[in-house]
Amino acid sequence: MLKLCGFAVSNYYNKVKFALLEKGIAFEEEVVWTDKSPELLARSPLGKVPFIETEHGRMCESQVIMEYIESTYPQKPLMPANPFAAAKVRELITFMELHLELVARELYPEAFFGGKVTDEVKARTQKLLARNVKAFAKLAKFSPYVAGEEFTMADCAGLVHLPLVSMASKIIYGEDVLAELPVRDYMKVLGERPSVQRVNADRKISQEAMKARGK
Ligand SMILES: N[C@@H](CCC(=O)N[C@@H](CS)C(=O)NCC(=O)O)C(=O)O
Repeated sequence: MLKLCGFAVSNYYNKVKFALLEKGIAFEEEVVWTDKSPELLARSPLGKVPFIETEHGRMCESQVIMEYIESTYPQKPLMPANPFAAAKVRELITFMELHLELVARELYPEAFFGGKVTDEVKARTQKLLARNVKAFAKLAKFSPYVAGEEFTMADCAGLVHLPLVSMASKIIYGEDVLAELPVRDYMKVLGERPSVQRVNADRKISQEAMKARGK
């Protein structure tokens, strides 16, 4: 059986978990913390989560995992059959991950982990986020799903990344860089799915475990 390794606070872990749940694929979870241990680095070369273990071997990088899952388990497709529409879904995922989440990630040490981020990094990140959010707004549909009327893989990414970008920017700049977008309504629509309720409930449990580890 496919094993998903990582921890349920991780947005990238939850993106894959959301897809597995939506597609009704049987999977196990193994809690793996990003502790930079030799054991972890032996399983995930950059020490990042998620990674999966399959009967064929191990694999990291969440989007690669998503594509593998999609092509291995065609049931309940998360990608449109039309190649152009499918590429547009991938375009949105790339925008959310490369141009929003990865940029906002610079703020996480101070926003979420009690660390400090320099003023220079804050200023640079703010500028980049302002530019990138404007560009994302031109592509995102939110009608009601991020790529349009159909639920797609882009929603697995939207669910986990957009709230983090909002939260981090609110904490650091006192203002949500996604405020102009209908993210709240979007989250409400997604929140009706049992898969999302499970991901969110498990995240809370994992957050407590993470806190306990920090003590
Ligand atoms: N590009 C990677 C990003 C994964 C990632 O950044 N995971 C975080 C947890 S949300 C992590 O493992 N961080 C630990 C580290 O970078 O050392 C993916 O899509 O899987």
